Amino acid sequence: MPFKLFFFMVFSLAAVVLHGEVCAAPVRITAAGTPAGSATLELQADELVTMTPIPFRLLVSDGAGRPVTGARVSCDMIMPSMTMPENRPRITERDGAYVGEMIFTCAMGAWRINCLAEKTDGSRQAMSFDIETVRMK
Ligand SMILES: [Cu+2]
Repeated sequence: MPFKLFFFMVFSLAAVVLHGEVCAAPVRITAAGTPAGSATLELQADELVTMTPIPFRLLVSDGAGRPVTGARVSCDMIMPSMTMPENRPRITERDGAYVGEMIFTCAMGAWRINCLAEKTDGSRQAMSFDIETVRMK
């Protein structure tokens, strides 16, 4: 094996190990067009890639900053630049958050995740999350 190649492989391995330690935090996206802090989407992945179930936590709070619990929450994953097949993750409530798995089926543009919380008092809260890029797996 050429020395250069060996060095490259060792360096790559070290980079992967270091990356895992430094970047283990989830991808956090704040809802666009709503009061600051009213909703946050956490995607448990170092990097968003296609065709991979990515666990998520959706945290919703009301105008006073209190967590919204007991709501019926649905999300619709769309791409603004093209028509895509319906993509709605199954969502359950756990530990004060709405959780499930998202699968991005396309890497040819931005995604938008439109979510709706139907609260126990009958009111509705719409949230929208923008994702610029998803890498092809
Ligand atoms: Cu697409």
